[in-house]
Amino acid sequence: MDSRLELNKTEGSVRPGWINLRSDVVTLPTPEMFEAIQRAVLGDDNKEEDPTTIRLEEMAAAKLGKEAAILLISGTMGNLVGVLSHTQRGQEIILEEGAHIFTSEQGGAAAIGGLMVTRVKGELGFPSPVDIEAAIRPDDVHSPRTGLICLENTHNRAGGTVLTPNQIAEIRRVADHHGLPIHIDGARFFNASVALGIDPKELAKDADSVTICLSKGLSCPAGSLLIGSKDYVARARRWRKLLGGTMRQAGVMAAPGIVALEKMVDRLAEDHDNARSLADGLRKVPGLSIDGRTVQTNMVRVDVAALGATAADFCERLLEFNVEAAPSGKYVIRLVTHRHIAGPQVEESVRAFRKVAQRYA
Ligand code: TLP
Repeated sequence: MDSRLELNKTEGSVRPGWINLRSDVVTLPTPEMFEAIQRAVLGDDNKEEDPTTIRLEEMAAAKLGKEAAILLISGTMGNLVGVLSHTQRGQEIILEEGAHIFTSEQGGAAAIGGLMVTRVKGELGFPSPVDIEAAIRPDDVHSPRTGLICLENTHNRAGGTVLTPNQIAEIRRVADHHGLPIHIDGARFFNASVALGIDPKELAKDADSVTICLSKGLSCPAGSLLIGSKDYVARARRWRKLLGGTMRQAGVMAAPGIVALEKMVDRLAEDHDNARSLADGLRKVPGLSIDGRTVQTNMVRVDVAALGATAADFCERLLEFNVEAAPSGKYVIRLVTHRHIAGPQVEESVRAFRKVAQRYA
């Protein structure tokens, strides 16, 4: 077997010794996932004849207590198809100000869907129901119609923060009052349910649709699922086709997804523990500051401004110590824990941060 593939399968990294905290998207498939890909029974998913994909979609729908699900190549496509399947051109959608759909998906809702976007300030990723209600357009000939409210759980920019079922229920009350659907960008939805210690169904119950990602902490090579009612998913199937996202033997992607849903969800708690240890270690390094309220799942946001450093420069210097991290704004570094980060990597990272911080002193 190709030695690189062998390394992928055994070490979980193509660069041994390298500590990659840039994102949980860097996780590699588990050996069981590779085996599942090889064993997968395949068919043409364009005609809904791929048994492995059908099984994954049914599992995902059941896990969130919804009627149906559809497999998409990425979270970005999941959100785009998700938003388009709720709305009409010329409508407006409401998002929290730092929502990934707004900041990091190339404005697909506007570019492809002809949708306007209005943003509402959030507190740890939670937009207040009062502000959401104020953003809903009156029925007036001058205004676009509001078509959708989007939430994000966990909330990436806010630091992987969790929305609770109660918070979502508050938004649901406003949505119902105005007859609006709710879409949740749940790229890290299971991080939220695991952090809260609740059934994902409980967390999804007040959403009309949820996008979940298989390719982040769950370690799949690719794939997201958009989950909702049967009619909604039927509309999503048309949008996915229009966007060129319909696959053929999609089971090669679905097979590791099944392993992910069965085996990889509960272990996310380890990533959360490691993020807490990382935050505890980094807090002791002079010059670094961390808002403890945001350390709720697998992310740590470290502010380096007090050192007179920029996040980009600090990250560049970390590379010398085999630690990769990503700037998120001018002075904040985002660190994400995942399956390839355990106690030793946490300790090594804290040491690297300490050494780099000392250089600015
Ligand atoms: N987030 C990625 C990228 O922004 C690089 C990351 O490293 O955090 N919703 C949320 C909340 C996300 O965090 C992401 C990816 C997506 C959607 C999009 O998923 P993909 O990358 O599969 O298109």
